[in-house]
Amino acid sequence: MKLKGLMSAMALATLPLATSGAFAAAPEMTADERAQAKQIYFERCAGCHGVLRKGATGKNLEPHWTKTLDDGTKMEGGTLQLGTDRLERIIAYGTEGGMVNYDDILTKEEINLMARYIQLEPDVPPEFSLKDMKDSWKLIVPVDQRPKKQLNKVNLQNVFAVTLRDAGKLALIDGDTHKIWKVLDTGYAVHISRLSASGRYVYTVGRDGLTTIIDMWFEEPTTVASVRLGSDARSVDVSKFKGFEDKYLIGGTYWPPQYSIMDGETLEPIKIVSTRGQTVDGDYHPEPRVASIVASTIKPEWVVNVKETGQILLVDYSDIKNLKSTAIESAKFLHDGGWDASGRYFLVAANASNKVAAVDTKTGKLAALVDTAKIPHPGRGANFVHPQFGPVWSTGHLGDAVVSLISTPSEEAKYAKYKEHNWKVVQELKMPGAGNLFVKTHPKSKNFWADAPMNPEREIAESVYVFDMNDLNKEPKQLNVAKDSGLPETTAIRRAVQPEYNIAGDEVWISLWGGKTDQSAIVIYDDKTLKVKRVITDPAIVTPTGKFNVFNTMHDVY
Ligand code: DHE
Repeated sequence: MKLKGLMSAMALATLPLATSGAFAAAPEMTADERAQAKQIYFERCAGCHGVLRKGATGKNLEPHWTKTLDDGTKMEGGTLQLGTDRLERIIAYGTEGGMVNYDDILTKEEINLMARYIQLEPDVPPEFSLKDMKDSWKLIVPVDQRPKKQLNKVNLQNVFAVTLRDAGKLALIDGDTHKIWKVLDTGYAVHISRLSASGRYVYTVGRDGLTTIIDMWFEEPTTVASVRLGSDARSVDVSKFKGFEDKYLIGGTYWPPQYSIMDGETLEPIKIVSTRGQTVDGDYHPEPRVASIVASTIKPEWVVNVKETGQILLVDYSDIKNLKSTAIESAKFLHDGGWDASGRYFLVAANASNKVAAVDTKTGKLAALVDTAKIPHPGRGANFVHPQFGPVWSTGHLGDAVVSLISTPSEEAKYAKYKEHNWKVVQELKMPGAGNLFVKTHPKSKNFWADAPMNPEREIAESVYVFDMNDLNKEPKQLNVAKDSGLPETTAIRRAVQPEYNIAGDEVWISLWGGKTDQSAIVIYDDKTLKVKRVITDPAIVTPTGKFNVFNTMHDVY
């Protein structure tokens, strides 16, 4: 058997046997090519396929199946291995299974590079200890040197924190005037911004693990501390329980698979806890990544969702030295989610299992595991009172052209009659195609907004869809955000992504997410008339994606 490249005999012993043919050598790569591919893999691929390439939302990409047999024959069990040509086609054009096309993001040379790279053994990044974290910690402005009161006149509760993904920056935009207030440096491709319980601090977390805290009480927003959580991160939240408001910050990392607890005002590192362990099926997993994290207001707890194991952890922060955590078994591949209207249940998508798990944070138990259409992706979801079925929480889907409405329990007597529907999908709203990422509504609105940025059709990906909640059987109204922006057409698709309401609930902001060198925009619609109210374009608005209205984020209004 020919055995060149990096595959060790030990690794090979665990692989299925080829029925005929032999393993081809892994493609040759220079050190420079490998370094470039490693960077692209981190920026574009690791989120779905994992650093160790064991697969989650994306398929397993370990060499035993990416590396071709030299005569193209099949593995035992009939699995066809891939090889450079096939991998290039998959990377360029995507698949029906949900892999997006990269032909408008990567060059032909980069696609070839990646097709070869993923046939090599994965590069394993180093671990990240509490000492590493402490070494990275920068206290830029100590607490006693920060303002004692708000020094500017901006209506902080209506500020929007906007991710400028590929620029590695965050824009704070005044929601009253629609003017860019300040653009700040952050980690690479900030994933989410979260707010302190006081509404004064914005916390950001970059994909590269860099976390920052921005103080909005200065005349101009100022970054007052930063710390690195690891090399790949997605989530942060503060402690919100009475008496613990903003005392702690928790951050979750994809690599290393762990969560870290810090001081809420200074980001001084306090503790790291690994999430490596068994999946709900009983298998050991070396890379169980931390996906969404939310803070309970009814107990001193965070809900920490561990993707690959399907364990939902309730982490009790009332005694950090003697940390207690409850592990709730749900389903594998936990991702994003949001609270129901009562704030008691947290609903999280187990996306590659096509399920939504609901945790009862009052009893500390799993309330339900709801089967949904393919690959639910709620963002934080959206809550409203359905005319026939009472309170519902909703999620869109990456893999199906529907929005699922799930009935949620309520202690209010007027909703008791809907109990029989609880934890069932009571309606599926028809979308024009799959590829939805975010849904949103507001207690003061009668509209329900859904995007479809991951749909391969330009017309669909560049639009958002608005359902009338008084008549959910009506087709949604299509708003073509790219056209409405008034910007000239570009070769790359400009994805219309993440509807976010202002504090009054009468405006909806949509990001028009273009290529790094194209002019992008934020298009603001009047929620009543569905007409464009304002287009924010500026050379600083580079690849805008997530937008977080201060008030709505603080109070989980969605
Ligand atoms: Fe996200 C939320 C992970 C790709 C924009 N995204 C989340 C959360 C997780 C996550 C775990 C929940 C955080 C929380 O609530 O604590 N996202 C991932 C990925 O692993 C994935 C699939 C691939 C990756 O490499 O990161 C991914 N996400 C994207 C994007 O490509 C998006 C569209 C653009 C971008 O900025 O990168 C994107 N994700 C968002 C946004 C939220 C989010 C805007 C927060 C939604 C909210 O309303 O809270």
